[in-house]
Amino acid sequence: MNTEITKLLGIQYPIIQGGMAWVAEHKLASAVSEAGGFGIIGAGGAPAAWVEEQIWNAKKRTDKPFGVNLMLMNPEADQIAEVIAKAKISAVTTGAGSPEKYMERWKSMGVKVIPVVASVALAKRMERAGADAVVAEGTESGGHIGELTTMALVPQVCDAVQIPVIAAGGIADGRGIAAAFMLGAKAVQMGTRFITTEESTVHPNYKERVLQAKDIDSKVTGRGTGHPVRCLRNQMTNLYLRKEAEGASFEELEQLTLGGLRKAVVEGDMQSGSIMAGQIAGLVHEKLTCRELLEKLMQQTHEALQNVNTLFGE
Ligand code: TUI
Repeated sequence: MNTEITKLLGIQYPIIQGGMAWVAEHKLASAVSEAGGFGIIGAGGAPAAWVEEQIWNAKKRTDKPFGVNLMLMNPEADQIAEVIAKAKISAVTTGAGSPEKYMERWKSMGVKVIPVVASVALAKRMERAGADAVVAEGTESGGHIGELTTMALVPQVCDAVQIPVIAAGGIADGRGIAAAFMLGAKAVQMGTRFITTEESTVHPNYKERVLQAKDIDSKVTGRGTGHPVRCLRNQMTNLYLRKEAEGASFEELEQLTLGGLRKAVVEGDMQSGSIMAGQIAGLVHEKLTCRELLEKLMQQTHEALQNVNTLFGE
């Protein structure tokens, strides 16, 4: 398949693996890239030295292009931005903020810049600042989220910018990928679907929880504090939402989620951990290798598009 994004990134399939904090480490990212997609190492809240080590490890496993996600609230964001530039990473995605201050440096080193946006206004600002593409991420996503749904956000962003748009949020099979193309996207980014792959190193309890998830199993904490985060429901989300409704302080609420993602991903703590995942978790029922998954997704996309053509008698 050939789209503006497969050309921009030099990849076979228009499928990007989300830069999930703690989850998207070098084994997953290199497996996705080796299989023809675009793997991403997620810096999350990790130190710059960890990111550097992950990049070298990924380079040992694949000579195909891969990316790094810089979560802009990371206290070492400046140092990580420099690690990305020096390593001449193929493309950087960013989340939870605006990467404007790093863009000139990245571009001077040949690093393609793909900010994740949750609004038309930020997409336009990123295009003006020189972004090569944007990921338009709907509120169906796991983790830190915006307000708009993928269905509403993606076509509005596509109409507002000239650069190619990558759709994210609520996509986990070929029907979703076909739908994203219909909305004007040139590729998709998926996170939740990659959590359960064979190469994903997350705790088995986390994988099992995603595999067992139902459609209504995700909850959003932090709407009131301005940091909405989507997780699968558990003791932590129940307690958080109860305390939030009772008007608990920001500090008290923060305590409930502090280190929660590490607890879930590394320790497999499914009660007090933050099990970040998207609304589409209910659609994920199988563990496949990244290669099997990408091939299946492309086959399903082809079938979904053919089914639409059949409706029109073509
Ligand atoms: O960044 C994400 N998703 C994330 S980051 C993350 S790490 C974390 N860990 C614990 C607690 C909280 C976060 C987990 N999930 N997605 C990309 C994304 N970016 N979604 C929405 C945005 C966004 C929102 C507001 C980007 C920019 C923005 O405003 C920027 C501005 O300056 O106006």
